Parts: sequence; structure tokens; C-alpha cells
Amino acid sequence: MLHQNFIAGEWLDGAAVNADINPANIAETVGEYARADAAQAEQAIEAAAAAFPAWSAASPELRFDCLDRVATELLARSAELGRLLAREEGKTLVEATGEVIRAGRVFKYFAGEALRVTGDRLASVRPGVDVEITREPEGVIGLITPWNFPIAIPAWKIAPALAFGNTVVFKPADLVPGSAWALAEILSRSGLPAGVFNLVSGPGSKVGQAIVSSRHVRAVSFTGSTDVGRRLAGDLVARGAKVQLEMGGKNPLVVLDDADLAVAVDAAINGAFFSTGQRCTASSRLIVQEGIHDRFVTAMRERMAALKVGDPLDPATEIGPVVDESQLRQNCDYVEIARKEGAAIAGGELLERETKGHFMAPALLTDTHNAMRVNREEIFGPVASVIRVKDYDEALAVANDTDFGLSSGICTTSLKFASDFKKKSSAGMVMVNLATAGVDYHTPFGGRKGSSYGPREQGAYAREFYTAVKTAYTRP
Ligand code: UN1
Repeated sequence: MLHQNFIAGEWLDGAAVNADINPANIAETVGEYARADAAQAEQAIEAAAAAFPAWSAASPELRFDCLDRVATELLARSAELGRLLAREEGKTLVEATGEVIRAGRVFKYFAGEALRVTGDRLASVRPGVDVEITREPEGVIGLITPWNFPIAIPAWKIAPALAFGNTVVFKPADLVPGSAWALAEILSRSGLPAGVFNLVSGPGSKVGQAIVSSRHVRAVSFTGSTDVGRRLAGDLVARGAKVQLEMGGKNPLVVLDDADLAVAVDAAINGAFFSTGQRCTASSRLIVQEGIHDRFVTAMRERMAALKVGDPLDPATEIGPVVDESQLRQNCDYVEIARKEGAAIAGGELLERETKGHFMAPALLTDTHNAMRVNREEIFGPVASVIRVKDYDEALAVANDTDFGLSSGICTTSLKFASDFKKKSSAGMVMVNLATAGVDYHTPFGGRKGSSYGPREQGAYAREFYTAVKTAYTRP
């Protein structure tokens, strides 16, 4: 069966077909998905533009009902959809099911937000005049999402876009069309009028470009690489469209001498290696004070040696495969670069399993310093480096010495250092005694510097991107 795109309330074949491959078993095709071309993307954009006037004026109760139905179905089908997600992306069944639940929770949250669109009222400085400040939908919103969270990231863009009365053209990543299609299929039965939500899977060069270039698309939210994000933003800003970017990270996790070693190792293993390290929030720079350094490295190596890398569908597996061949090659290249730059390496070898897939042992690079390429560039795999520092001040300086600024963390039992780090970290999200990855779904998500651009995603802060502010003056 060919899974089609959803445009103007109809399921349509594409211009080509995309085979969705299981990274844990590359002989297995998870499904076949229609690939749209630029003309179909245009069709979807026009449908979204035509649906906007009615949807923007629809009762918030209707929006609540549609989103709430989607939420309820995602939660009810989390085991089945988690399995699909694990098969196409490679994260473990526990991680994948958790991600579907998270997507369901996001829809629940934004269903409620549809009923809570508030404004302000002020006294004017001019006598006899009232001032009202209201929020209105922006219009057609283009959503471009990455492969590493195939259902949660689409959910946290689609749900607020619809909740606030916008219409949507959604382009998922080529590597994971299955979860996107399943979500679109649920949305198609949720009561949304035709054209309010459109799915156009297809190449970035055609579908993505059409979304970015169309004068009908008022705003684009993108999660992906810094290079692509910056390019899109250039085009969007040039034509005066609104843009929100979530891009890379090179997130520091500081471990001070006074840390609880078990807490620090848990945070580092989870942050660096779970989800195969394929998170923009991954803890990729472990900045460790000299008094705990050797004990930390020894404990990390022991835990890593015991981690089970394998088939995501096997309940014993803790780390699934890398998403594809080119990402695997990139991970291995970075391990080689680190070796040449003088790092010592534990793990990082390619692994063979029963099925042919992109399996790799997590890698810990030690004896690294912050100027090395592996500490400057995002790797996006199960590769983390350790940087030894003298004291807290050096740790903080190294943590902030990066072009990125998504998340950061510190493991310490000192309130003084924890408080100081929360204040002085140059990241958008700071964690104390927790991994840098793994966030709540009802709080603002986003970073600074090279990691993000534009307003925050998620929680109440999402409305800054998905609404336009209007100030009205009245002399009654
Ligand atoms: C998380 O750490 O729980 O692409 C979420 C990413 C982020 C999401 C991370 N946008 O990895």
C-alpha cells in the first residue's frame, strides 16, 4: 500500500515514492510513502490559504475538540505507534512509546490552550480612549521537522499552530515518513475542515523550498541543522515572513568534585547516549573537575560496556541503531578526527547484530580540550567527550565557550555552584543533577546563539510564534 499525502482534505499520490527503511534491519521496508513535488506543495499551500478565513474564526471549542480527539487517539495507540516509530527511526521501544505519549500530551495541552487565548486591556493615556490588545492567528504556517523525534516535534508544532487558529502545511523528514503519516491520518479524522491541515512529504529542495518561498506562508517553524535553518531564515526574513528555528547543540554537562558520582554518571549516560545520542539536547561535552575525573571516567566506561546496543524492538535493548548510513559514517569520522587530535577513545566500534543495521557502540573520548573539532561541531550520534577542568570557574567558562546554546547541565551538591551556573550559563535551558536532554512538554523549549532563532516553542510561550498581536484603540 502506498501511503499518500493529505492535501485539501484528500489523499493524493505523489510525484515519486519514498521507501521507509528500518535502520536496525536495512532489508526491511517499513512502508512506502508518496513524495510530493513543488506543484503539490503549492496545492497544499493554496488549500491552507483557502481554509484559513473559516478556521481562524472557528469556535475555540471546535479547535479544542479536534485536538483533544487527536490526543486521545495518540495516547490510546501509543504501543502500536511507538513500534512503528522504533522501526523507522531506531530508538528503543520504550523511548519510542514514550515519544508517542509525549505527542499525545502535547495535543492535550494545546487543546486546552485553544480555550485560553487571552488579551489585555489598558487605560489609554488619552482621556476617553480604551486600549485592547488581542492575539490573532498568523495565517498559513509551514512546519518542517527533523527525523530524530518523528512524532513529538511534529506534535509540538502542529498542535499550537491549529490551537491558535492557523492552517498548516507540514513537511516531515524524508527518513521518517511513517510516524508523520500516522499522525496525519489521525488528524484527518479529527473533525478539522478540509485544507486546515495538509501533509506534504517530499524533498526539502522542492517541498521545503516551495513552503519557504510562497507568499501565502506567513510563518515557518523549522527544526533541523544549523546550516539549513540559517539558509531558510535568510529567505524568509527577506520576504518578511516570521521564522522560528531550532537547530544544533553542543551541550555541556559539568561534573564538579562534590557531585554524587552515581547521579552524574546516570545523567551523562542518559544525556549522551540514550536515543543513540541523536538529540539536539544531547550532553556531548562532559566537563569534569580534576578531583572526580578519573572515578567518573572509570564509572562511565563500566556503564558503557554494559549497555545493550541492538534491535529497538527487543525489550532488553538500551541503545538502538544509528538512523542511517551517512549519519553512521559521520559519527565514525568524528571518532577518527578525535583520535588524530590526540584523544583517547573507549567504544565507538561498529557492531554486528542478527540483522544488518547501522549499529555502533557508544564512544567516550577522553583527554580532549574544548578547541578540538569534536568539541566545537555537533556530531549527532552516541559520541561524547570528556574535558578535564581545574575548578568551577574554568568549568563555567568552558561550558559557555561554544557557538551553540541550547541546553546545559551541572552535577553538584553545592547550592552555591548550582545557583551560579543557572544564572551564568549561556544556554536556553539549564539542568541541575539531570541530563541536558529530556524536557517537559508544557514549558518553553529553545536556546540561544547558534541553537535557536525566534520565539520559544512549547508551553504558554508557544503563542508568541503562533499568534500576531493586535492593539486596538477605541473612543466609545
Ligand atoms: C528532548 O531532549 O527531550 O531535536 C527533546 C531535538 C530537540 C528535542 C529534544 N528539538 O533533539
